[in-house]
Amino acid sequence: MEKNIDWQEILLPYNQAVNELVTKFRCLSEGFKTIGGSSPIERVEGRVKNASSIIQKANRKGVPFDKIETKIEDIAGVRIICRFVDDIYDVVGFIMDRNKLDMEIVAVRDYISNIKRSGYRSHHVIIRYPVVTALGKKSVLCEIQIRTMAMNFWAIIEHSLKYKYKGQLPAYIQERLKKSSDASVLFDNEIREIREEIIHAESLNLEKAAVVDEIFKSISVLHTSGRIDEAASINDSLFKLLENGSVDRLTELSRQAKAAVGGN
Ligand code: 0O2
Repeated sequence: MEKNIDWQEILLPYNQAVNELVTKFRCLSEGFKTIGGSSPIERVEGRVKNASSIIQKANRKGVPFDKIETKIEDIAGVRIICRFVDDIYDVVGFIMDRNKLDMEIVAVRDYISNIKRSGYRSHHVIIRYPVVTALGKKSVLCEIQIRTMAMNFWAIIEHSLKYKYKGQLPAYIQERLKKSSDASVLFDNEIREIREEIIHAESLNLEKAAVVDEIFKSISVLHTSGRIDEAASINDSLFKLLENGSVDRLTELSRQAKAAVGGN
């Protein structure tokens, strides 16, 4: 490898690309929540590989220094975590729809249909992403990994074990990891089966939280206008309903609380 390499300068466009992409996917997720109440994207993370990991990977793959930026596809990395396997394919669809808009799709690798020998599961989309930095225009490669929480948990554990054993995992650990990967497939499948139940429970919770918020607002108005007894009575009813009340009964209490405020 060459000496006197300014890694900060080399990595600057990668840092910018990761920051921009993380923001874009977080905004996309917020947009889904605004229009539909829920998002297929649970969490978005990003990182830029450090110089020593880049050099190690280049050495391992026999990539010469001047080819690093075209042959190492994951210097910039974005990770999108979903709750359900089906969400992964929705997110992949959204990314594909952006082809030739703000990014260019270079490759797609489905390690969910084709699980790696290690047991690794994830969906990878390699993109070329243009940035305009303080140093000028540049297009960089970025690897977007889309996976469920279960896939992510497994990958993190396996990655730390590989780090501990310097890449040479003992056979019994490899076997255990393979078994836990199989278990994570079963887990994801079970969760897929009760997906509608989970989504329904979540929307009920959101609805309940919004109604309770309204009731608290009314209690606060009654309190500040000196109607302490009325505020206390609604507060008592609210606490009883929070223990075992339905959304309908909370909504009724919210209506009564608003009426009390209106009758001020
Ligand atoms: P890091 O430290 O996470 O960045 P390879 O030659 O297999 O290393 P390649 O050709 O770049 O990798 O492509 P591939 O196989 O799609 O892997 C790219 C990235 O996917 C890896 O980057 C990992 O982040 C993740 N990955 C792939 N296979 C595995 C696996 O078996 N276990 C875990 N935990 N992660 C995996 P890096 O640079 O290897 O690692």
